[in-house]
Parts: sequence; C-alpha cells; structure tokens
Amino acid sequence: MSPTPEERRGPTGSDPKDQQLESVRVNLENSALTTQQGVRVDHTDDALTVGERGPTLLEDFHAREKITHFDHERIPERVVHARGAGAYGEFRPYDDWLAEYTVAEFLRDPNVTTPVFVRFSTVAGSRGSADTVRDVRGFATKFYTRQGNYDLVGNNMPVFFIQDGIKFPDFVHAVKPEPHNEIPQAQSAHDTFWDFVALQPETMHMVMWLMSDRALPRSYRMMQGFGVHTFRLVNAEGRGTFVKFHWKPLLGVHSLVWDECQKIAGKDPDYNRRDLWDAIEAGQYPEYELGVQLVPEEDEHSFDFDLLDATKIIPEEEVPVRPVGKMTLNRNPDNFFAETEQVAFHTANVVPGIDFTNDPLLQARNFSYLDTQLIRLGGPNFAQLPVNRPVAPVTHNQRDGYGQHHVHRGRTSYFKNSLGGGCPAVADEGVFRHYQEKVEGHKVRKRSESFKDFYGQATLFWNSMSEVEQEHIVAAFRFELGKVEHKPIRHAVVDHLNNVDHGLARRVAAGIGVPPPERDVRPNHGRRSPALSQLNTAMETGATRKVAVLVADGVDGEAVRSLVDGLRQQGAVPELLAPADGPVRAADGTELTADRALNTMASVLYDAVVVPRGADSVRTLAHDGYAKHYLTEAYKHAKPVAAYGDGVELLRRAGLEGVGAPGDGEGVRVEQGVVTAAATDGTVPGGFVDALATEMAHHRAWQRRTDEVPA
Ligand code: HDE
Repeated sequence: MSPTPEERRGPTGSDPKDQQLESVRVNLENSALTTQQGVRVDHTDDALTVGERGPTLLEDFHAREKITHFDHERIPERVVHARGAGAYGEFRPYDDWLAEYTVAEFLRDPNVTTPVFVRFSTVAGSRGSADTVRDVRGFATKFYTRQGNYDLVGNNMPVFFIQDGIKFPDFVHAVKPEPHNEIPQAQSAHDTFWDFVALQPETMHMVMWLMSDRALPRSYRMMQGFGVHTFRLVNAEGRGTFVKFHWKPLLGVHSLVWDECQKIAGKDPDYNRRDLWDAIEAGQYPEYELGVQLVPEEDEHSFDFDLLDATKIIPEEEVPVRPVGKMTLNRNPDNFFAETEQVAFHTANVVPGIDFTNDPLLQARNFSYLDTQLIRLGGPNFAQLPVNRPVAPVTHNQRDGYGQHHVHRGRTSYFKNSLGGGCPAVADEGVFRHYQEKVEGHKVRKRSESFKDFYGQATLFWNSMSEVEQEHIVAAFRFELGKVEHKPIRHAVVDHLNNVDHGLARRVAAGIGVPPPERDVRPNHGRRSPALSQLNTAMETGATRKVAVLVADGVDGEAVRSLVDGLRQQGAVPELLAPADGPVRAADGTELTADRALNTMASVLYDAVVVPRGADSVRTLAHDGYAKHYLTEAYKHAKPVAAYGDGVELLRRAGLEGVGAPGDGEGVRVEQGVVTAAATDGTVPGGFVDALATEMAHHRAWQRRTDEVPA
C-alpha cells in the first residue's frame, strides 16, 4: 500500500511554519455544532418561527449569526492574479557559495531549510476563470526565513509589459474585460488590449512571450519562474551585486497547444490547480532550482540595455544562471480561503542581504502590494493571518486596528521607553540595513533614453525559437489579432512586428487581412539566445505524465497489468478508461477496474493515449466515438499515441492512416511519436513502455504534421 499524504508528510510540525500552523488548525472530528460563542445547537435546519407556518423571529440569534456570517464570506478578489493555487514546501541552498555576495542566511547556509508557501496564478481572469487561458502566470514565493519573511513575487516570463509602474493601471484596464459589457473573461484577444499594445511599443518584447507557448503551461510544475527585476544582493561588507532570480523546474518547461487549452477550459477549468494538488497528494513533489545571474556593480553599464528596465532580460549566454538551491513543494494547504486566498505577498518584504534597485516598475510595486492588501484583507493586521505570519519573532509597537489578534501586554507601545524596560529595543546584529546607494538628480517625469530600444530583445526572442515555436507564435498572433474588431489596430500591431522581424510581420499579416508590409524597416540583428527555447530545457523524464489506457471487455488482462506496472515504474500515472465506469472483464476472465468512464474525461486531460491488445476490446472501442476521438485528438495535439498487438487496429479504425504494427523482428516501432509493438504474448515488451516514456519525456512529437487532422 502506498503511504497516504498524511503518512508521507510525517508528524505535523516537522518544519517551523507547519508547527506554527498547527496551533490554529481546527479539527471537527467528534465535535458538536455550536454558535460562534460556543453555545451548543441542536437544530440548524429551521429558523425560529411563531408556529410552524408563522413569521421568523428576530431573536433567533443562531439563524441571524449564520446568515450574517455567510453574507460577509467574500473578500475582494485580487485586482490582478485573482485566480491561483498554492502549496507549502521548503527551500535549501546546495552550498555556501552565495555567502560572498549576500548575508541572507536562507540563501547561503546549506544547513538551513526554509519553509515556503508558493502561489501560482493567472493574471487577467477573475477568481472563477479557467486555468488554461493565454496569459502570464504568477509564481510568488514566501520564504519564512529566520530573519523574517522574504517574498519573491515573480512570473513565469522574465520581462514585463511596461517599464514604469505608473502605467500599470492603464495596462490592466486594457487587458481586463472591457468595461461596458465585461467581455471577454481572461482573454487578451480583444480590442482594448491590442490598442494598448499598438500605442505602447515597450510591450513588444513581453507580447512575444505572451504569444509564445510560455503562456500555455502544461503544469505549474513545468514552468520557469523569474524575479523579473534586477535586485541587489548585499554582503557582510555592505558590497552590492546586481542579481536576477530564476526558478527552473526539474521536470523541464512544457506547454499545451492552443486548441487543447481552449478545450480544457471547458472540460476541466481547474486543470493546472488540480494537477498541482494531485501531484503533491501522490508524493510527486514539484521541484524547482533557484538560480541567480550576478552582475558586479561596476558592470552596470556594460550591456546594450538598462539593467533597470524590466522589459529586458540578461541573456543567459552572457551571464550564466548559477544554481543556488532547490525548492520542493510537498504539502497542500488545509483550507483554500484561509491560506491561498489570504496569503499576502509584497515585493518590499525583504530580509537582510537582499535589496532593491531603482527599476521604476519595482519601485511602484513596493508601494502597491502593501496598499492592495489593506483593501483586500480589510485592515493593517493581515500579517497576523496564519499563512502570512513569520516564523521569526515579531515584536514592535504597532497596535490596534481591525482584526487585532495579539494581546499585547504592558503599558508601553512606543519607542523609546523606560517603563517597558526599553523593549522592544533596536538591535545591532542581524538587522536590515538599506544599501547605501548614492543618488543625485533633478526631479523629472521622463523615461530614460537607455530604456528606449523596444524591439531588439523581441527580435532576440523570435530568433531563439525553434521552427515549431515560431509557428505557434504566428498562429497566436493571427488568433488574437483576428479577434480585434477595429482594423487599424491590427495594422498598427503588424507595423510593430515589422520592427521585430519582417518575415514574422508578413506571416501574421497574411492571416488577418492586413496587407503584408513590403519594406523591412529594421533588419533583423540575427542574434539568438538558445536558453529561451523551451525545447532546450531538460526533458529526460516521463515521470508524472498522465496516460489514458483505453480498455473494454475482452482486453488482454495481463497486457494491461504489465503496461500499468511498467508505466508506474517510470513514474507515470496510468488510468484505465472504459466505455462505462466499474469492472471490465478481461479475456482471461480476470476483472480490471476502470478508473473512469471515457465520456467523463477527454484526451486533452492526458499526456498520452495507449491501446492494449485484445480483439474483443478493440472491436468494442472501434464502435465507440469517444474512444476514437481520444486517439485522433491526441494525435492532433502531437501527443504520444501507442498501441500494442491488435490494439494497433484501433488506431487505423480511428483514421490514423499510415500507422502500422512493426514488421517481423522489428520489436517496437516509433514513428513521429506513435509507438507500436507486435504481440508476442500477453506481457507488454519492456521496450514498448520505455519507448512510450521517452516520447512522453519529449513531451510532443512536434515533427508530426497535424494540420489536416480535424480539431
Ligand atoms: Fe503584481 N500585483 N504588480 N506584478 N503581481 C499584484 O498584489 C503590481 C508585476 C505579481 O499570488 C497585486 O496581492 C503593480 C510584475 C504576482 O498573491 C497588486 C505592478 C510582476 C502577483 C500588484 C505589478 C508581478 C501580483 C494584486 C507594476 C512579476 C500575485 C493582488 C508596477 C515580477 C501574488 C496583490 C499572489 C499581484 C501590483 C507588476 C507579479 C495590485 C503596481 C512585474 C505573482 O499589488
């Protein structure tokens, strides 16, 4: 028996944050129903009335309390990043090399394990919107360090749409549903967004990322994270070093395809949330490596862009990402509202050893996050909410306010005092000391000239994509701009794209009824950064991939069992799908249990589809439209499709032309992500499972031409 999530987690309180949370957890086992005042209640289904059919009485304090509390259950959703999913975990540095650059203990001491809470999110949609929309993903991490909370509030893309935070309300108003009719939900494919883009060309680099596969993550577990801004590390001597933070998922970076995203949005709007939750419950803990790019202060001006400009990356080939440590997410929250909804991130939550730069976007964020929590969480005491509470001691003279949970004792709440023994006292050691940057200048409202190359890195991104990634980008622009009703906006965006790459502009124009630009106004600089292509990220594992195994009565029981065992050994997650839920009678008379009925799921919810052998089973499935659709749709989305023995017949019956079983002595055949094996006996050959796992590790067979396959 595999361990339950509780058993796997070990005794509660194994890390200091978990221990702290234990004191506020409420278990309802063996409990009696009470009011908020602790008075026991024997009846909660009918209000107190005068006679059975008479009016309800005001004195029914239980009914009033119950309804009043319900009326106040909602808090304002986040103005951006409203929809999210969270998880607890831990972070630990590999060694102490970063000690030369920072005093932040959690980054430089390999003996210190720091509890974390991470919240992933989409940006534009409201709380109830679908996960698989084209959007940026938030990747916010709260480190509960022994020196206080540090929040790294990043995204899954390394740049941003705008350079100065004062533009943020404009940008968000443009991308959110349009104000007159609140349409469309969680989409950038509408006029106001593209109007903003057309008039604000600093967006172009980020727009390239948004139109790329990065905007469609297969899983939060397979997504990079970036701090975006240039921050500053500060060491024991007070020396500063510029730093960019990176999270790299150990499963590689993988994306869905757009047609799949749109379908998942209906089939399972919680697709990314569920994936995160299920993986953690199954003990398949998501892992990410934290890396840093370091730039000595004296090199501040040695790039062809400004380090303070958040629309620019530092190419990894110029400044390598050096690994610092690993984060593992290993515990789901107990309560979505209490933890994931109430978590309050703030870019200004820094600890000694980490400081800011003058990036104008970051400076605005340092104001906005505290401000937004005040309205969202209803007052100044939100840091006392369990998920936000530091594990470091919190002792200050801030008092009162809504929702004050602490009972401060004594007479003094001011500094300096003698009546309270001078406490809390300012310390000398372990304190946050602001980096003493020298700044001088006139007060101006002006964008720096060094921020004004809007296209160079958009071109770099485009050049760095593989052919298939470029195709996806072109298709995304055509889809999005094709939804723009006001035609001059389409023209204007194509004009900007012509500054990124002439060929790109022409390809996009051809799909949206805009005359392709004739002149190449800004010849492509030809530079590339291979690290930007997802296809170059680690992909050695098919672990955690979900596999649909199509079965019906008469399937070869031994073949199914050995297939399932083989896939599990590879770390994959096979599920048996049958025309109906319940038992499936195998050809050998044994019984298998279907995990789900075919019609309750869909191929888009799996990473691969497999058909085991079994003449009767194949015959039944060949008359089942759902079963055949699993195969054609998975094929369309370039997913691994596999069949064993006469299972191959079902592929043909589904119309996958040209798919054949291996010839004599060929064993296993792999062709464009289609894995087939001849039937020798019941047991599935090891090579078949290995080949399928390899195809899953490659994620998709991008070389497969699927244009003509119906969607
Ligand atoms: Fe945010 N952002 N942001 N943002 N952001 C918020 O804070 C804001 C920006 C990011 O899971 C809000 O608590 C301004 C960049 C994440 O709870 C708000 C500007 C990046 C999350 C806010 C930016 C982000 C937020 C809304 C421009 C990537 C979700 C609710 C100056 C580096 C955190 C909240 C979570 C949330 C403001 C730009 C990431 C309103 C003003 C750049 C991951 O404070």
